[in-house]
Amino acid sequence: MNDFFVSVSDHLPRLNKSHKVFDVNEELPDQWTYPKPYPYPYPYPYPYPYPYPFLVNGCNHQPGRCRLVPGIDVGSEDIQVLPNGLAFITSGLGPKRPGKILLFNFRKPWRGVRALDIIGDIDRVAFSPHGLNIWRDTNRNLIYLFVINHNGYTKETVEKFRFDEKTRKLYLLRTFTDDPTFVHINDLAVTGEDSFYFTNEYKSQPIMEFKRGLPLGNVAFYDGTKGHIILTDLFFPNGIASSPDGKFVYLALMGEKRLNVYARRANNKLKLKQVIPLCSLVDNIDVDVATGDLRVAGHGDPEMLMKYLTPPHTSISPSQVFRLTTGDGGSRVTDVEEVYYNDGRQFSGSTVAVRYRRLMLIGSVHTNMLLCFIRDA
Ligand SMILES: [Ca+2]
Repeated sequence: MNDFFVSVSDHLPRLNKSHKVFDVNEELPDQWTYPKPYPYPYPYPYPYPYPYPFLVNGCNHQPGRCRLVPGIDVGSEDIQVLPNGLAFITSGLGPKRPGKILLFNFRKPWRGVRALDIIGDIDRVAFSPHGLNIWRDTNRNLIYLFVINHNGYTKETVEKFRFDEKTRKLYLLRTFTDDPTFVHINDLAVTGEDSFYFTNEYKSQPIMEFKRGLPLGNVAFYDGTKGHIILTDLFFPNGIASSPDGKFVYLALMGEKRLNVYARRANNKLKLKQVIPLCSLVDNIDVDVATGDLRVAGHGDPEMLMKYLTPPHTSISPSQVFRLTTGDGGSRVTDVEEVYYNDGRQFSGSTVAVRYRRLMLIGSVHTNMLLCFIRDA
């Protein structure tokens, strides 16, 4: 029972791990600079004067030098990376923005991002991509991308694409739609060719439900034909992910500021194994397929998050990233470390963090995307 709770609030001094405060204007080493100089301090307007009278925030820390990736100004809500370093990004969440799926190559970060062409019958103007997950068929060497689509906030669907690595195009294969369990989907964890777990974040009125603390969210499983509600009465469930072997499921409960670990049963029901409190409104979860470790991004302040989420998205909001070390085949979390915190002046609205070798990308709900060099990887 002792290890049921691992709290990030409990921490001990770590030898050889100092959180050096970097000047956010400091440049990355030459090999990481971009062809075009990127504007600093910040590429979007901020409320001035800043509400707190400080220049250096003692809470801020980062794993190494960081800078914003050019070419993104309408968000990077979810990111997932292939073993070859190609990362997919959903950008343009919101009812009035045509969304896109972007590609970033961790091996050539100076190239920034490019939008992927989508081939197939899809309304590109109403496309509102949110959570995404990759499913790899290693036998046939095929890569599938499953993407939540709000369709201009008129209808919830899940789009299944095949990614052609040669042409760098996405081919729409199937649209999962018209299922009563599709309410307001935030994220999904693919478990097979046509099956996935997904989170319904809220029921109908997000601001009212959040302010009143109403647990009207749920987790469901789509079996290829229809959805089944698996977990109910959840307060803003957000990110969901599977362990590399698919035996465990991780769920970020944003409203409850915690991450739950579940064992997946043969009938796809989930059995709670562990609860990890995190001092954050936790968002998406990325599973490092090599180590099984998790990276969880979150929002540090609900009030500031609400302001940031309100168009035109010019207010700032604190960003956080945690690394959760897993043990026993991903069945439990053994350690938690906060690897990034920023009061919002460098980076706001963090939703996801993905590591590839010594680099980490951090995505945001509505604004930009940050690339950090990991000094102590
Ligand atoms: Ca999310």
